[in-house]
This record gives sequence, C-alpha cells and structure tokens, in this order.
Amino acid sequence: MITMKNIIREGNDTLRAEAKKATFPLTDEQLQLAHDMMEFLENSQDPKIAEKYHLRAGVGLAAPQVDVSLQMASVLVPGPEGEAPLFKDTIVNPVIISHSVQGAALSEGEGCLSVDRDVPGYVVRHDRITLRYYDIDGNQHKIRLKNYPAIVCQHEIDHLHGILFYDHIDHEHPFTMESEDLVIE
Ligand code: NB4
Ligand code: NI
Repeated sequence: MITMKNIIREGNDTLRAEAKKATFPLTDEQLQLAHDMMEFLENSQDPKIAEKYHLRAGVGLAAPQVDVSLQMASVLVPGPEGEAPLFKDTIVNPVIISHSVQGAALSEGEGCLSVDRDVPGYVVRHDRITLRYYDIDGNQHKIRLKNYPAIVCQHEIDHLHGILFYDHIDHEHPFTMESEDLVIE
C-alpha cells in the first residue's frame, strides 16, 4: 500500500527528470504500481482511511512521485456526491494533442503531494484539452476534457516532464491573470 512515506519530495532529482515512455505489455511490476497508485487516491479520499494512515487527499498521483520515472499517472476526480467520478483512469504515455487558447486556473491555486509547503498563486493551464493516452491494457483513448479534470490531468502530465506546479506561478504577481482566463471554483 502506498502511503506518504513512499512519496518523494521536492529536491529529489526524479521529480525533475523526463520520465521514460512505457512499452506494452506493461510488466507485472508496472501493473501493480498502477493498481497501488489508484488505490492510494481512493484511500486518500476516504476520510476514515486517510486519517488512519495520515494520507493527504489527492485527485492524481504520477509515477515519478513514487520514484518511478515512467510515463504513467493515476487520476481520480470525484463527481457530485453519489455519482460516478468525472474521470478515473491510469493514463500511460499521455499527450495533449490539442488545447483551447482559453486558460483556466483553480481559484485556490494548486498543491502537490511532493511539495510540503503552500505556494500561493494561480496556475494558469489550458481550459480544454484533447488527450491521447493508453490505459494499462494498452488500449488507446482520445478524449476531451475541460475545467477541473483537464487541470488535474495537466498537473499530472507536467510531473512526467519534470515540471512542478509552481514553475507556472508568476511569483511577483501570483494572483494576476489574463481577463480571458477562467477561474474554476
Ligand atoms: C494534484 C492536484 C493539484 C491541483 C484540486 C485538489 C487536492 C492533489 C494533487 C490539480 C491536481 C496531487 C499529484 C485535493 C482536492 C478535492 C476533491 C474529494 C474528496 C478529498 C478531495 C480533495 F485533495 N487537489 N490535492 N492535491 N498531486 N482537490 N480535493 N476531494 O490531488 O501532487 O501530482 O476527498
Ligand atoms: Ni503533484
């Protein structure tokens, strides 16, 4: 089971490396990792389990964050109470093949399980993306995402390229953005 102990923190070079593309079929070890990453997200979103194991809540987790430099990330964006998740999958070799000009940022800024401090500021990303990725079975998917799930996937894809959320923050003017950009609650 993945806990906070398994998650590496800023300063570790793996977080700044370009992760290696996966090849199919995934190895048993890679399949196990995908399972464990998704299980971490589920556990972290369950208040009882999260408290018991001291897990910080997460909606995404990328393999480099557990010190595996591989292009794989799990995403679990919950839907409205009692409804299906807005997005749930482990994305392998993801590529943003097109995106809106319109930007969007979470009103609260972003946090990262690999960053143990608050870094305030808007992280302006693409509001809408077309994402190509493979699932763990090697099936190709091409999907359109907008708003919150699109932001989460962009945060995870950044990890696969050694980018951390605060790289996008204008530290002189952390909460300034273009008037066209969307603020997501
Ligand atoms: C990834 C996110 C940071 C910004 C937005 C948010 C949380 C993370 C990091 C975009 C992607 C993890 C991976 C949350 C959270 C809302 C939904 C459902 C019920 C609690 C949960 C809390 F926990 N970020 N944490 N940060 N990362 N929303 N929510 N809620 O997930 O570092 O690279 O359970
Ligand atoms: Ni992160």
